[in-house]
Amino acid sequence: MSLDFSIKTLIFTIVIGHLFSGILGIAYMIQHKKDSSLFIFLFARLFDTIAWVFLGLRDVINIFISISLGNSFLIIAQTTQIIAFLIIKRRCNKLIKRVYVIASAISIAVIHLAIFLQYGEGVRISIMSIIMMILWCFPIYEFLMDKNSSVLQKTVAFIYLAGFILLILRVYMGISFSESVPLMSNNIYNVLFFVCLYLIMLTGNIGFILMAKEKSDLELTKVATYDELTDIFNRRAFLLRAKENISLFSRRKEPISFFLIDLDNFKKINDVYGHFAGDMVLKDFAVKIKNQLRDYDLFGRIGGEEFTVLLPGTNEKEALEVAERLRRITERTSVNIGRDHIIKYTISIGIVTVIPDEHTSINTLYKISDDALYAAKRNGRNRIEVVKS
Ligand code: GH3
Ligand code: MG
Ligand code: MG
Repeated sequence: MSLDFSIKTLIFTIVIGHLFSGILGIAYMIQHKKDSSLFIFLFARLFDTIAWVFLGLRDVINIFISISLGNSFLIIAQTTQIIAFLIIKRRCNKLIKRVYVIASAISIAVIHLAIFLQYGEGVRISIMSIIMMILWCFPIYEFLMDKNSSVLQKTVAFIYLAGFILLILRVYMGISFSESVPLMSNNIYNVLFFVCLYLIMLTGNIGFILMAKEKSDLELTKVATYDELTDIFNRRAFLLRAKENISLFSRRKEPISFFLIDLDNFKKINDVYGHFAGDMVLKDFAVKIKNQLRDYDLFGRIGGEEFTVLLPGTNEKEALEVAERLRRITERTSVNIGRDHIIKYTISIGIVTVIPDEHTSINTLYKISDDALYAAKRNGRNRIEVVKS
């Protein structure tokens, strides 16, 4: 078998692989324009295609044009791909983009200097490999070291790390074999390098698409779970988790306490200061209360200015203490809405404590605590009423 044929076939496969990834991606983008990271990744793949077309056509077109444009597009493709990776990781900002644009320009200048100084192909390949390693070390480090990285993100980073190690070998090859291992050489290491490059391209494509899907799934879950204004559980998420807790504590035969909290005279705050100021009060309230609760307590916004708290494993006495603390903290709070306007507000709370059984439902707890809340309002507001069992 002629290895020379293999190298050309491999490069052709890489070109076609990049091209088809690009085409499939564009077909997807026609209907999903929002996903900017995928859009940038596709451009990277198209730049890769152009780069390998130029590098692969060195026998057909002028060798200088082949090397110059091939390497330049390769650098641009890598930088573009890195930006897409960093956007997925939410680690891309204006400064990082600028640094990568400058790094690309310097890299292109360096490789052209090597061409101009007529360095051998082996040295040029080594220089390109070092450039790739420098460009890739930041995203690989970010993906591997960030403790919030998903398993998928870490796996993709490991695959790119394998590519990184491959580049180290490539530098060694370029320097030690010098003229004997040009790009199209039939050397077995060269063939292996291109096979690995092809595999990294393939897994990189699948990995990136899965990462984009993972990110959009996470965003959808967040939208479905949290209240947009206050960033605490929305009604649906709160009720779902409350039901789980009720069934858990009915098995344990331990108490749970449920609070229904309503801001007092909130309509007046809206009327006097405006809806925007009202929103600021709601946000302030959510932050203050969240800070007072334990990690496993549930806190949700059930309606406009109505909030719910579920304290698992908390008896009536403890619940009353917590509620009193929340009431006092709110009473002492002032919200600065700008231009030295300060809003003070209070809350009323209806509390119910039960040791749940199989008949206990969150709807019943809600209903009876609403009666207590109504009593608190009737009795003058800024107060707590407990449902007597
Ligand atoms: P009470 O002490 O009896 O609870 O009086 P209140 O004025 O707080 O009660 P009411 O239920 O009459 O008013 C609630 C107000 O909350 C009415 C509504 O405009 C306002 N509201 C509901 N959702 C929001 C919101 O998301 N933002 C703002 N700014 N206001 C909201
Ligand atoms: Mg109210
Ligand atoms: Mg209300």
